[in-house]
Amino acid sequence: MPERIRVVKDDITTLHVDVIVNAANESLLGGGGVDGAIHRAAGPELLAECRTLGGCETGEAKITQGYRLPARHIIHTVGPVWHGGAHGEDQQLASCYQRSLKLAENHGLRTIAFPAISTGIYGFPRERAAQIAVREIQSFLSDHELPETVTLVAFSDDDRTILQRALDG
Ligand code: AR6
Repeated sequence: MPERIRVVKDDITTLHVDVIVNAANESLLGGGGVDGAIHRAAGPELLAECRTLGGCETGEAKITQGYRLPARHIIHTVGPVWHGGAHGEDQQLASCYQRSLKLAENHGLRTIAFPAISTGIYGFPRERAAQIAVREIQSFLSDHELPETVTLVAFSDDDRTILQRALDG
């Protein structure tokens, strides 16, 4: 269903979608990478709401308001730290996509944007992560009407190529 999934190169904090996904850590209290960018752009009210959530386990997801972002909501998910691939990393990353999409559906959200979860500070190999992302999103969309469209957000030209190649199969 290529018409429901697209790849863009952009700063995810600028996107006008119903919900953006944050690649967070288990504390949900902010960090570097896309997490830092989202907290900076959303403003301090985001950290205040995150403090009420009690953290988040790896592979799970929690939702907040978007505050000063153009996006109405943020889904915070915690990807796995890469430890070589034999420690359940693939399943945990797949779970991030599944749980985030389910949460978006439960909230009636139509448009969602994902960063390349775990592929920065957490060190997950980018091609492998892109294949998991595309596979899980296609699987979810094939039997759910919501979300209607999913944007895969690359932060570099290389990442855009990797994501587009995974999408094109
Ligand atoms: N828009 C889109 N993508 C971005 C942006 C942005 N503004 N900034 C970075 N990326 P990372 P992780 C890309 O490291 O690997 C944090 O400290 C980046 O190029 O943000 O899941 C958390 O608190 C990469 O492709 O997340 C955790 O401790 C992708 O986003 C830890 O990092 C993910 O890179 C999570 O590590």
